[in-house]
Amino acid sequence: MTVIHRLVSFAVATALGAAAITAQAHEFKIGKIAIGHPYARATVPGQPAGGGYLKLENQGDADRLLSATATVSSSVELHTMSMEGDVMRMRQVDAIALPAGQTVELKPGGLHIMFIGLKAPLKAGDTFPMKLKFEKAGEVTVDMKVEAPGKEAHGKGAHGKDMKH
Ligand SMILES: [Cu+2]
Repeated sequence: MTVIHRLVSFAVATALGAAAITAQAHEFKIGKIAIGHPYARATVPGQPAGGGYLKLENQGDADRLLSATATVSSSVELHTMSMEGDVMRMRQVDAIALPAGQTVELKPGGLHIMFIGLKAPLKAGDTFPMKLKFEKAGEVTVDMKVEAPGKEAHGKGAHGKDMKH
């Protein structure tokens, strides 16, 4: 084996190793904020909006998530979801507070990111970039993984016409 050959093998092995770790952990970091498993729910053709979820672990001082942007839809909003009587309601929020040393989870049925005016259905297995802007930590682009819908509240009907935004 020549020296070059060995170098190439090493580079390939390193690249594969790094890719494997990234794929498994699927976590991003900006400053003291770790962004865990960012994903979006797959949507069906004609569905006007989709939800995005992730975990924000703030290991530093208090911060706020100000916005999320992506090109898959005409707008992207930060939403909260709560029960008002028997009705699940979603409301846009200006920002999501990230208290010092705490983890805030955006998940179906609670805080979430909403892709409004989807240009095309979100297909399970696809990924797309999404930029997150934090008040203090700054901006970071994460890969959103599109996953097949589960049985959570945010799936079927959650963003249908009867949903009050
Ligand atoms: Cu929503």
